[in-house]
Amino acid sequence: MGEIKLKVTGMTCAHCVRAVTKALEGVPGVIKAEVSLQPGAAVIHGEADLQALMAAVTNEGYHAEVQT
Ligand SMILES: [Cu+2]
Repeated sequence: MGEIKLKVTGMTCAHCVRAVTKALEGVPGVIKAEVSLQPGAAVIHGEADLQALMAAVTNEGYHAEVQT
């Protein structure tokens, strides 16, 4: 199982965290997404398309970039 890390900016509260988590877990191939507010980050477990993950975050109104 793979693990993808994203930096997520724009989240301000627990509601944002839930919205991003739900969006990421809705992407095909994602088994579980762990999103944290401080620092803004997401760890995605599964095998999912990176562009689809980033688009899911963007569609919720937040910004995602690959965390190396
Ligand atoms: Cu919020």
